[in-house]
Formats: sequence, structure tokens, C-alpha cells
Amino acid sequence: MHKTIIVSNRLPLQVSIKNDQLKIKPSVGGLATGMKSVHAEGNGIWVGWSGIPEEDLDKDLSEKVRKAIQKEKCVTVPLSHQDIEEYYEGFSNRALWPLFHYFMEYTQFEQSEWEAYKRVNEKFAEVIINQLNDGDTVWIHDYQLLLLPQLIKEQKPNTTIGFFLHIPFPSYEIFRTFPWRQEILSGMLGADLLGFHTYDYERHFLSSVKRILRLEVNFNEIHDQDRIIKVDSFPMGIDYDKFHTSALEHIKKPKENSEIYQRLQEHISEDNKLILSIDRMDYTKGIPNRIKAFEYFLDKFPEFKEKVRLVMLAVPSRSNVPQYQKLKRETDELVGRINGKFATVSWTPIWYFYRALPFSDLIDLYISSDVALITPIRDGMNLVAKEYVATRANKDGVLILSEMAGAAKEMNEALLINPNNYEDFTNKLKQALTMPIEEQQKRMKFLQNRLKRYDVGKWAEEFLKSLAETEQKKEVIVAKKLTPVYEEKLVADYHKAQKRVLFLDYDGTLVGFKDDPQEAKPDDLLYELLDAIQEQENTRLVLISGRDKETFERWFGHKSYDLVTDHGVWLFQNKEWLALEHLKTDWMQSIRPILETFVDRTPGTFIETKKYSLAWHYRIADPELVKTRTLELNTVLTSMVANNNLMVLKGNKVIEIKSSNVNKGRAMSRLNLQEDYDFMAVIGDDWTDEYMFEEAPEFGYTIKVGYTKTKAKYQVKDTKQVHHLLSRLKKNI
Ligand code: GDG
Repeated sequence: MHKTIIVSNRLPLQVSIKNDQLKIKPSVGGLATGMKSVHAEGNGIWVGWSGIPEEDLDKDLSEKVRKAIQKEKCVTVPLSHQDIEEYYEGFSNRALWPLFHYFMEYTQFEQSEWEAYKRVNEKFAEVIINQLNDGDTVWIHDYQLLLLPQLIKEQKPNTTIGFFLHIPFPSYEIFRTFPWRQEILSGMLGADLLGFHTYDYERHFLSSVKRILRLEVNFNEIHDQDRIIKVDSFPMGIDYDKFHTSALEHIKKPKENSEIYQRLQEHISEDNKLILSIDRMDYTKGIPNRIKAFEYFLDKFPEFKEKVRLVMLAVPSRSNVPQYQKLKRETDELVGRINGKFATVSWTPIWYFYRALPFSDLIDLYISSDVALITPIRDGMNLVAKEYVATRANKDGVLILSEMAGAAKEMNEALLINPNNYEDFTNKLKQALTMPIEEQQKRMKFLQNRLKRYDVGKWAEEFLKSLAETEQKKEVIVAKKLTPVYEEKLVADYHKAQKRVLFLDYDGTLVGFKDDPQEAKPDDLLYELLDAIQEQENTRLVLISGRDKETFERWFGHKSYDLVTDHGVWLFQNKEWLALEHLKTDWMQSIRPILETFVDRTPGTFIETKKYSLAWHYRIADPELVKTRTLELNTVLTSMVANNNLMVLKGNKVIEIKSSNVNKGRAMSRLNLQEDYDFMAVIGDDWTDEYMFEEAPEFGYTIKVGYTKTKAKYQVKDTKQVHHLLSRLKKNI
């Protein structure tokens, strides 16, 4: 039975050892809840670090921990103190975390930490590969493991791999500053499905893939050689029922022995309002900003003094990292200053807790607060905002939420603010504190319905469903692949045929793409290969290309293969050029100046002037800009091409304008009709070759280079595979 392996930096367990006594408790985080059913299903396992460095365990204890963890269907990745310091606190939290949250000034790029990051990702890969069987699915979580998808894919190409990023993916302008940007992207692309919280993160990721790796992106699919990688957004939800039910229970039967509860009760009355904020103590959460904005609020609207209180829970986090220590000091000082400034004998404006609270206290905080103030500077999603909504049993309460949290994208009924705009901040806080109950309930109802529907279980289910669909896509590609069986048949048919013909496109088929088209000239190996085929009896070799006749004459004029150039205008046979088509070229005078304006406005593009066509090449231009420009060019050209009997052809990173009467398919059928062949192969890589695939007779082998959509019967990966195939045709092997 196939299993799902969940992978995250930390296991969903709290492992502690006191006086050699081992204690294991399941942790209750959002991810653990969401994955609960996936983890519990069949023989599913969870791979991650236990939280205890290897040096802190002797051999016996280490074995005990391993076994106890195994009972929970978990497998630990052993990490040392040095691993944690360099890979987790170092690279993950001092380089990736600040950069991905747009805190560029906090980033530290250390080569040794990058090495540790690679080393630990490899450790994870090793553990996972030991657990993997054919047909298993792996779902990897978060920024500590960005290289892991590729590490697994390389060793186990048939594994279905999903990856979910819990933090934002920054815009290209930020991501491009990252020293190891290429490696990180390639690492992630080992996955078959990449999930993000919001469409914006997905968009930023695709933009970096296009610009940095220069891969083809079709809507939300990335084409990387023989693979299609899907990218999508899946906004993570919460365990709605758990929060909602706990809230109902607490309201019905308050836990009176809770200190928090007692203190909250002292404050609650008709006139007094509680404002709540809960975050990890992290600079992305906007804690100092929030305190300063609260100070501004009390100055601006003094009528709220002694009437409101901000209850601020900051949970200790990453306290070994200097920026977090600085943030803690700053927060302590700010709270002290503001409480000192406003406090009266009976009132302190801010209640500040720097600690983690038990779940039950968390619920008391949620249910007792009139307003939740969730104002991160940057946040992947923010689950606290969702949890507050879920606990509002009477549908009252107001959520103030920063636009910079991923959650804002699906929580429009909250009061959304820009955390840097203090005016907006204070006005919305006043609006929240004075909002009529009917409006509170109306907004809350909408929010609750959505969160209930798309809860964390649904989130996991949707992700896995989409991941399984990538499997079906793979099968479609596999169906057309020129597998060894088809290859054998082709080679055998070729060798037993009496009369054979090969139509080979040039760029992208026999040679790879170069930034400058003139650099793609044939080398000795290619000549030898083509000569060896041509020299065989009863074999006709035709190179058929969109290239101009002058270039092909220079490159192949001394050879005896047939050449078809300019998409089918000219034929070179027996050392002579024959015009297959008679075409007008006067249209070029009006189209060329248009293309020139596009070259001027699109750096990295150029025009190739052929005898019968004009080509606008954009191989090294910015892919996003090119996308807009090609749309624009198409619109500009539409009316002109219709009047002149022209057509616009979109090739591989080129747009070509030429007579609509001419195409490779038409040329091919003209040549072919003259004789009786019993073997035919047509190989090409782009759109212009589709005409040949369409024209080819049923018995012909039509082969597309690359795995994008095609009418060809078979597909091969790249020019290397074409060379391999051709080399098998030159002699019977
Ligand atoms: C990352 C991304 C993304 C907090 N204090 C206590 C406590 N909590 C629980 C909350 C909530 C969780 O911790 C915090 O989740 P967030 O989503 O708010 O933030 P991050 O920890 O930064 O999480 C974030 C998330 O991943 C999921 O993808 O939303 O953007 O940064 O569940 O309830 N729980 C208890 N005591 C506390 O004192 N028991």
C-alpha cells in the first residue's frame, strides 16, 4: 500500500528528557492538526527533527527516543548542535526568513551556513529515501527544506513530491539579491506541485522562475525539460470546529481557576473594552509599530483612556538570534514607557505577557476580547486572525487585520489596515470600538462561514488532490514519449525500408538555442552524423528550416543533403536553388518600422531580416515584459497582416511575420509527393514544425523535441536525444 510521507523541520511532537525520563507529547500546532488525517491514514509517516540535538543523547537514550517516536509514526532526522546553529538559526532564520519577509537589512549571507543548509537538506533526503517505496507520495513543508524536493527527485524520479511554503515568496526584485537564488529555485522545482498561501506569492515565484531560470511558464505550469511542475495557491485554514467548540465550552462553563480568566473578568464591563494581540515575538509581526500606534490612538482620542486595554501576548521565539533579542528589548521599553505615560491608579493601558500560554488560556483570551488587533508588517498567512474569528460564538467582536498578512486576501469583512499608516490604524481602531453590534455580527458571520468551509482538513485534502492530478498529467506525457520500445521499432523500420526520407528541422532540433542565432552553426560532429545518414543508399535527408537561404548555403552548400529554407520558399537540391514559392516582399517596408519601435522599447530583442520574412527575436529579453509586448505586437499587426496575406508565427522565443501561403508542411508535401517512400520521419521542436506533423502521412514517424503540446505522435526530451536517435540510423545497431 502506498503511503504519504510528511516532512517538516520539526516533528509534531514535544520530546523532553528530565532525569533520564523520556516524555513525548503530541504538539497541537495548526500544521499537526491539518495533517492529522493524512498522517493517520494507512502507513503514513512524518519525518523531521525531534528537537533534541544528537550530542545531548547517549546511545541508549537515542535508541529510546527513536523507538518512542516510531510509535507515533514519526521518524527523526538526527541533527547536531552545529547543524541547528548553522542551518536553522543561521541560514533559515538569518538569511531566508528576513529576505522572504522583505527585511533585507536583517539578512546575513554566510557561505558556511549555506553549506550547512545543503548538508542538513541532504540528511533529510537520506532519511526519506530510506523510508520510500515506489508509488509513495512526499509532502514537504516550509523554507527550511527548499532544496529537499530536488534531492529526492534526483534519486527517486518516480516519487510524487508536493511542497508547501508557509511564508511569503518575495517579489523578484527582492529574491534576485539572494546569492544562491538559482540553487534555491532548482531545489524547489524538484516538486511536482508547489503550493503557496496566496496568488501573489505564486505570481512572485513564477516571475523568478521565468527570469532567473528562464524556464517556460504556461499559466501556472512550469515546463522543465520532460517535466511539468504545477504551482497553485492553497490558503491554509484552521481547525475551525476545535476552536469554536472550545469557545462554546468555555462560555458555558468558565474555568475559574485560570489566572488569566480571573484577571480578564475584573476588567470586563459594558464600558470597558479589551483589545487583543497574539504573536510570536518576531520582527515581522509589527509589535513595536502596534504599540506606538496604540499610544497615538490614546493621544488622539483621549476619551478612550481608562476605557480600553491592550492585552498583548508575545510568545518567545528564536531568542538566540540577535535581532530577536533586540526586538524583545525594544518591546519591553515601549510597553514600559507607554504604561508609565498613561497609567492611573486603577488602569494600565497595556497588559503584556512574554510567554507561551496553555491552549485553554488562549481560548479565554479570544473569547474575552472585543477587538483583535493583528497587524503584522509581513506575514505568510496568520492563523491567529482566523482563530479569533472561530471563537466568536455570539458572532460579535471585530477583527482589525493588516493587509500585509496573507489572511487579508480572504478576510475582506475584517477592518483591513496598512500597519504603517497610523492615521488609518487609529481611525479603524476607533471604528472597531464603536461598531454597532449588528454590523459586527454581519461581518463575523461571513468570516465564520468561509473559515468553517475551508478549514485545515479541507486545505490538506485540496493540496493532495491537486498533487494526485499531477500524476495523471505525467501519464499523458509518458504516453507520447519515444520509449525504448518505440525507438527500437523506428530503428528497425528504418533499416528494413527500401526508400526512406527524413525531414529534420534545424534550430532546437539538431542544435540547441544560442543567444545569437549565428552562433548556432553546425560542428564537425553534426556534419559527420548527417553525412553518415545521407551516404546510405535510398535515403534522402532534408533539412527544413525557417532560416534564410544565405545562411544555409554557407553552412550546408558543400553538402549533398536537400535544404528547404525560409519556411518553405526555397529548395536546394543538386547544388541548385529552386523557388518553391513566388512571394512579394513589399509589405516589409511598412512592417519593419513597427518592429523597430518594439526593439527600441524592449531591451534584449532584435530583428532578423530574411528574404521573405521578418523575425523579432526575444530570447534574452525580460520574459514578463515580452509577454505584454507580444500581445501588443499581435494587436498592432492584426489588421496589417490580413490586408497583405501575411501571417504571424510564434516560434520558440521569436515572432515571425511571413506570407501566409508558405509553411514547412506545404513544402514538405511538395517534395514528398514526387516519390514513393516506405519510411518517413519528421523531427521538429516548435510551432512552425506542427505544419509538417499535420502533413505527414499516417505511416510517418512524427517526433516533437520537448514535452509541450503537439500533434506529433512521439516526443523526445532534447537535441541530445535526437542525436542519439540519428546515430542509431546511420548503421544497424
Ligand atoms: C507561520 C507563518 C502562517 C500562539 N501563541 C500561543 C499559541 N499560539 C499559536 C496560535 C497559532 C500559531 O501559534 C501561530 O500561527 P501564525 O500563523 O499566526 O504564525 P507563525 O508561527 O509565524 O506561522 C504564518 C503559518 O506559518 C501557517 O502556515 O500562517 O504566516 O509565519 O495557531 O494559536 N498557542 C498556544 N499558546 C500560546 O501562547 N497554545
